[in-house]
Amino acid sequence: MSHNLPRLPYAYDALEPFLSRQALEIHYEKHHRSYVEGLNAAESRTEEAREAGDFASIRPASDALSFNYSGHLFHSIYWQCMSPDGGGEPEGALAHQIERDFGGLQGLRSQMVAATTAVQASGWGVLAWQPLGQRLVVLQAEKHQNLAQWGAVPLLVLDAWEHAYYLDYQNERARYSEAFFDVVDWEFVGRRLEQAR
Ligand code: MN3
Repeated sequence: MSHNLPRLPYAYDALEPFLSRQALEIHYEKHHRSYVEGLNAAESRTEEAREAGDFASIRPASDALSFNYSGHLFHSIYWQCMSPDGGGEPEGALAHQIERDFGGLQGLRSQMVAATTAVQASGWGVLAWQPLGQRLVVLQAEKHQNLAQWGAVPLLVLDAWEHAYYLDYQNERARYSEAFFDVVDWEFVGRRLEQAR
């Protein structure tokens, strides 16, 4: 087993009222865990297929690897990019880059809320560093892995699967996406940008 569920950096009720204790606990304990287990299983199956020299199932195996890896990665970033002390505004290099690429925080925020709200079915809103253009971009991810840009590094991710918001917001994905910015840990996002560059 090469992948493990990372420790949650705060208590289950730490992000209330943005996310209720029950919603956060189920999301982390059940949903995130299932991607970790799915990734380990998919890696084992792929290794067994290679050892047996039987690649008849390589297509569904590749799909399971990409889906579960991306789900595990995004949830790991999602927990960390929120904090009970979050909200406010980005500072320093991150603030300058947001100013340059979105005309300011409000531009980023409205694009990210719109992108997240408009994801077809289940997916994510993603702020990423795009190395080719040396700029920040807002992307959508369908499921976890579709619509990605190769090489782009996710800095801030917003889960738009119904399991992320339905208990607390019912069908109001836009309201959940707006409220997310009350808990964003901009210092964490700034450190990820620094590492990505
Ligand atoms: Mn989720």
